[in-house]
This record gives sequence, structure tokens and C-alpha cells, in this order.
Amino acid sequence: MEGFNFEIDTECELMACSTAESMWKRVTRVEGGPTVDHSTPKSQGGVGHFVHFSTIIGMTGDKGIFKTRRMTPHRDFQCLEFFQYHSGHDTDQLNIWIREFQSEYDTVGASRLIGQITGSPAHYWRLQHLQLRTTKAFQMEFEAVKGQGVSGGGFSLDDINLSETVCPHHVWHIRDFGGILQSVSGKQWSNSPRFYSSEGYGFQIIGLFQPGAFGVFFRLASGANDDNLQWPCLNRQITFQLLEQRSSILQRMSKQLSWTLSTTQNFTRDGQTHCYWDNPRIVGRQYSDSEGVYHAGPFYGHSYFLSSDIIMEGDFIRAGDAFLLINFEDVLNQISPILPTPMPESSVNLPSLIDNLSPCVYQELSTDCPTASAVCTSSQSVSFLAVIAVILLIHWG
Ligand SMILES: [Ca+2]
Repeated sequence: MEGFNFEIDTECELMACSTAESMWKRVTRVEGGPTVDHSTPKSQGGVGHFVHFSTIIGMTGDKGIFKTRRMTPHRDFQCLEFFQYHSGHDTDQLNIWIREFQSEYDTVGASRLIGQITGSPAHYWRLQHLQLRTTKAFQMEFEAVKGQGVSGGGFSLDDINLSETVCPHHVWHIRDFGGILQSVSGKQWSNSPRFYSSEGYGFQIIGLFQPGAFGVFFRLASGANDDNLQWPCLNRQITFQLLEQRSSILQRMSKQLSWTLSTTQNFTRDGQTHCYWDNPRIVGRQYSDSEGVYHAGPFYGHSYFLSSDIIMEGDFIRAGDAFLLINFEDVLNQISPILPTPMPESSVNLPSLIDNLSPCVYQELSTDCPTASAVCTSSQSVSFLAVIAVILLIHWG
């Protein structure tokens, strides 16, 4: 288990390298945003640090990397979780690489692209997960690349956690969660985007805001694979967890809710009994959202998932936003706990950009580090602590 919130001395084991005028820097705010880090709530002063690579200046293709120290896994799967703030241009890229080492004598290793962030900027912190599968010593490398467009900001990262767990399958980022929860006077329903399970079932989450509590509900939604799926959709377990947004996942409270889809969840219509989990094109109704028209079945869940007091007293909301982590899996036919990680299409043809940077000289990311090299040895191998697997999920984008 490793965590980086950019507040303490362990940041001295992070090294940065750049081919350009810009480079990753540890800062407390930047002009193009963010103006506050993710770790430190404003109620606690809001003066925490994050790392930032500006794409305002420089040339197209300029790039900068920062890398973690070398780590040794104890299991064959890991989850990388981090918050990112993209205030640059659509064409800027943040590439996430894993560099694996063949042995303790291998000081070069081989890098592989595992994720890429690009596209529309947004002026808020967004949560990302990437599922890793390695049994070799490795280090993570975050590479920012300036694109062709005119940028007003850049990439920022905070609260990076590496754990030996399964990532969340999906994350529902609920904007202005705190504002809605505190101002709601009756019942206010909010629909998530539509998701696909690893088997191809479409589904949707519905949040219920009401005075004193937040509820969550689940329903199946029509999708592209419906003709090839088995109906009704039974023996799948749905699990929700409202993310407590503390920097380290070791410090987070866990409050989760799960249930299994079964034939006991049914309803009667026109004198006939229907299962909630039958094909939504048959048992559901037609709806529409920004992505188009679809059918969705009846929803099922709990109107009292968490009390408003627990949510507001906990650390579930940052800058007004909350994140609901979602797992949806087959409980009878689990072959492997690992879902395939969606790979960016461009990864196939991308050269190892990081290798192209050598012999770039890495420097300590933090300017506050002691000068003693023993503290900032980039090749230091640090063992992972095995942790109890928590059901977590992945959402890309
Ligand atoms: Ca921070």
C-alpha cells in the first residue's frame, strides 16, 4: 500500500524529469485551476499541496514525467486510484505508465502504457481508477504531454493511492451532492449515467435525496448486448460504497450496501407476475437522457443508505461533490476477481515516450526535501503491505 498526498516527506521519493520549460511541480494553487488541492478540505485551511504540469507555455509535444519509487507487490493485482484536475486543452495528454523490472539487478525495466487522460478539461477534481496486474517490482510514471491547442492550465494530480485490491467497476461522480442534500425539502431523484457490467448488462443507479438521508436504487437498462444476454439477470450482486475522500484509503470508513438479484424481487402487472430483472425492453418503460432513448426496468434499493448527519460529519464530500463506487458481478460464476482494464486505443502504436526521454536527469519533485541522497533514492525498493481486498470498481472517463 502506497499513498501520496504531497504533504509529507515521503514525497521526496518522487522524482520528476522534463524535456521542456514546464515540469511537474509541487504547488498549493495554480492560476488556471485548481486553486485548492484535493486532500485538504477548506474547513481545515485548504492549503494542501498537489503536483501540477503546466501546458500554458512551451511547444507541442513538450512532456514531463514524475515517477514513484520502486515497489514490490505481494499479490498479482493492484488498484491505482488518483484524483486528477485537467484545466489544459482538449489535445493535452496525461499518460500513465507502469515500469516493470525483471529482477533486483534490473535498473532499467520496461514500461507499458496502462491509461490515458485527454479530452475536455473540467474545473473540478475527478477520480480515476486503473487496475494493474503485475508480479514484478514496478514503479508508476505519470507523463504529461502538451497538445496543439492553446491551454489555460495543465494537469494536476493529488491523493494517489496504490493498493492490492480490485478497482471499482464504475464510479458515479455526483456533482453538488452536498448542496442538494442540505437544501432538499421533499424527495429529489437523480439518475446516474448508464453503465455496462463486465458481462454486457446495461444498468443505471438512481440516487434519492431527501431530508435526513440519501438512498440508492438500481435498475437494469437496455443496451447493445440485450439479444445475446440471459434473462432474467439473476445471481448478480450489486454493491455500493460512498467514497470517503480522505487522502489515504487506510483512513477511510467503509459503509457499503449490497444485495443479490433474485426471483423474489418481483411485481404484478395486469394480473401477471414479473421479475424486476427480466429484459427491460419487456418489463420496463421508455426513458431518455443525454445519450438517447432507452428502456429501464423497475428500480429496487434502499431509501436510507446513509443519514445526512453521517454524510456531513464524515469526509464524503469535497468541493460539494461525492463519488459512489459501484460493483456489479456474477456471484456464482466468478472466474477471476480481475476485470480487463480498458486500454486506450492509441496504446497499440505509442512508442515508449518515457524511454525517449533518457538521458533526462530526474530531480526530486519537492523542493522541500532534505539534501541527503539517502532520503531521495529513486531506486529504493519498498515492499507493499498486503491489504484485505475491498470491493472497488473502475470507471474510465
Ligand atoms: Ca494534497
